[in-house]
Amino acid sequence: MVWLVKNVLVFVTLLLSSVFVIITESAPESALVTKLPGFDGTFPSKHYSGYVTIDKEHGKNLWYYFVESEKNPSKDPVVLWLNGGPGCSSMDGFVYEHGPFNFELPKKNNSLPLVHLNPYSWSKVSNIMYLDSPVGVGFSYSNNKSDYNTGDMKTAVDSHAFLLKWFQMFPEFQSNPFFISGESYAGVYVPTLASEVVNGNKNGVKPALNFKGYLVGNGVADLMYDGNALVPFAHGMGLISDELFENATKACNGSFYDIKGRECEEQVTKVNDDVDRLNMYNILEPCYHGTSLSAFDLRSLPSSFLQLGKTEKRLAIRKRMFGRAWPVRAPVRPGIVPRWSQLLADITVPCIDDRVATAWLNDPAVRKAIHAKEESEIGRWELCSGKLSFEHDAGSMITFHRNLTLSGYKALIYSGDHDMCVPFTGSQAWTRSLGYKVIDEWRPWISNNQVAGYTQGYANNLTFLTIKGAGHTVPEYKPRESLDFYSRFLAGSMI
Ligand SMILES: *[C@@H]1O[C@H](CO)[C@@H](O)[C@H](O)[C@H]1NC(C)=O
Ligand SMILES: *[C@@H]1O[C@H](CO)[C@@H](O)[C@H](O)[C@H]1NC(C)=O
Ligand SMILES: *[C@@H]1O[C@H](CO)[C@@H](O)[C@H](O)[C@H]1NC(C)=O
Ligand SMILES: *[C@@H]1O[C@H](CO)[C@@H](O)[C@H](O)[C@H]1NC(C)=O
Ligand SMILES: *[C@@H]1O[C@H](CO)[C@@H](O)[C@H](O)[C@H]1NC(C)=O
Ligand SMILES: CC(=O)N[C@H]1CO[C@H](CO)[C@@H](O)[C@@H]1O
Repeated sequence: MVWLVKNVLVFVTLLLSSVFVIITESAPESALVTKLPGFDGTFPSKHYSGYVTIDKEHGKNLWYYFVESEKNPSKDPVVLWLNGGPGCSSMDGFVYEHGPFNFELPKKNNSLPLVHLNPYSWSKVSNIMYLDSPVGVGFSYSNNKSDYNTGDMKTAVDSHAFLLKWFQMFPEFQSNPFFISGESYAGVYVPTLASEVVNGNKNGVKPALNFKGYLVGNGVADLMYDGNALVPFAHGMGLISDELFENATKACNGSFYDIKGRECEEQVTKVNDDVDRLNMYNILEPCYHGTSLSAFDLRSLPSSFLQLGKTEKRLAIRKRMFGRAWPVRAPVRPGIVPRWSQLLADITVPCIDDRVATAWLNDPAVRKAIHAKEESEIGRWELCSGKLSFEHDAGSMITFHRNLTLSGYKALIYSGDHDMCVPFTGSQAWTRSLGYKVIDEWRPWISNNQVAGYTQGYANNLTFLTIKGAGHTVPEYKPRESLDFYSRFLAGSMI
């Protein structure tokens, strides 16, 4: 008996040491993030970051930040997260939405943001990777600037090449369920990349990726459905009158994405005038209308205003417009998407605050710690890059969604219901247009014993979900509710 126990122990020890050898040989130690300026606590899980070269000749490099699950990294899903733009860094998601930390603007000038643990980090239940894509965005770069001329399909091919290399570098994650997620313009990145992954697997590309499904938040999908979304949204939310809604619907024959005729144009202009001064990323939020931040005194706002859309995080003053999403209340059209600098020239309502992220990610010690190139080599980190010339060349996403869901991949299409940039009315309409059988009829879903929004479940594992009171960047506004729906979706349970 003693002999048996002893031998079992020896065997277990051997097994452990061989596993240990595999791990040390795989996850590259040089990518490990060991400390972060501004954070003095202990990391709840391992973090890795660095570059993956996808074209040696061009010196084309994509940068990632990978957070291991705080639960069971060897079993939990691996989820890729992509912010939109096109041209916005996925570190937006890391800093402002569902990353492992919350960032606090320092009281003193020139000091680093304070970094605390985020109790609602998506790394509580998944391994999650933030990828700066395409090259030219965030910390990703190429030595050949011609790579900054890109588009939907090229971006998908490059991100796929990145994934293949990354899973080779981290083979211990190859068997975990793999999901792709993103928001806003990533409504295009996610299904196009998913489609590349599925085709790659079909064609026997190695390593095979254990792809299971995807999530899209306030994502663009289709010119017609997204373009028709604003007027019914504005009406339903009480932003325009019944009469204007009726007149506009009549004048435009119910179709607002492709304005025909003077009468229709006049009516839509009236709608735009009514909603123009709202914060388009969350109609409940205050919006900064001046040119200098010091003139904007948060305390001068009624407290009821500040309480709306309240989360445990402090509501940021929305200052700079470098937003997280094309379109600016306009559907995505085929062809070249305007650059951020071009958009800024016409924008009168700047509502996005990127100060914490900009200060932290441009600090030389932070860049060193997260294995990003120095500013002297690749320039400053910007929330959204103006370097790209980007073509929307993938058309409507509806056929992609249809193919993916009919092939058995799970899809969660979620919307912060107070976002006016990509309103839920568009996502609701296109998901319904697929014509799948309703298997879980429209009902409230619950988080923390409260109604957190509404959901409608379709056949073929397609779920549409709203998050009540959330804006464009859902987890930024509703972190707790977001971790709830995210965990339930990944676990395959009812939301
Ligand atoms: C902080 O910096 C800004 C701009 O550089 C300056 O206007 C402001 O007076 C400074 N505040 C303090 C407290 O030093
Ligand atoms: C950059 O790439 C383009 C396209 O592959 C190529 O024609 C060009 O020669 C390259 N430029 C440099 C400086 O290598
Ligand atoms: C709606 O149309 C009617 C008839 O053309 C017009 O009299 C009315 O002023 C319009 N109302 C609004 C709010 O545009
Ligand atoms: C209005 O739209 C309907 C279908 O939605 C179409 O059949 C009709 O021809 C359109 N009318 C005009 C005047 O464009
Ligand atoms: C969808 O599937 C059809 C049939 O397999 C195929 O012809 C088409 O190219 C696919 N479209 C996309 C966008 O994946
Ligand atoms: C995991 C899951 O929900 N699978 C379902 C996907 O959709 C098909 C067809 O509607 C169902 O049969 C599966 O049970």
